[in-house]
Amino acid sequence: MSRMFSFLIFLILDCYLFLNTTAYLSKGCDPGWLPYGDHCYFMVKQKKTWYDAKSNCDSMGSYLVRVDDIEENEWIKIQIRSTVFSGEWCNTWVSPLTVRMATWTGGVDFGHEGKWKWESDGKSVAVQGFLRHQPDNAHNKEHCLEFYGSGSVASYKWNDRPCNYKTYSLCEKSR
Ligand SMILES: [Ca+2]
Ligand SMILES: [Ca+2]
Repeated sequence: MSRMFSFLIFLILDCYLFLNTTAYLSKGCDPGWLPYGDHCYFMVKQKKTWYDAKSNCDSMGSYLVRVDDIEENEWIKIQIRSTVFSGEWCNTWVSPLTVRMATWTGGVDFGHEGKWKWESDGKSVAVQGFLRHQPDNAHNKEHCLEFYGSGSVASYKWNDRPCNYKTYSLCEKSR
């Protein structure tokens, strides 16, 4: 079996498994929302600034995702990678392994540089999930927190990014 053929089978299986487990996983939350612990999560696949992403979560009775502990952080990374393997990229010849994906969280340090807080409750960010050499507050303009990575689950880590950058987002609410 050629390498390329094995790779395509892998992609098709991964896409298929994701699409067939999503409906089951929605149990206990509204349709399209994924349960974890006492909360439900919704991946917004439209690209929005951090401010618009926050308003969008607000309008659904939720808030931009707040990472309370390292277990939740790991779970979120798996969901982000699953999103890359679902939908548009499953129907193209673009390898999902090369898709770089940024996803807004509710973490911000505007107002007090370097003091990261969750916008939903104002609590300090207690988990450490940053990429190496981040946060770097590049050009003094990076005050919003995203997950950023590609390919493996392990690659998805935090980065600070200008809040007016448009990308995907993850909303969270209580069950
Ligand atoms: Ca900053
Ligand atoms: Ca940065």
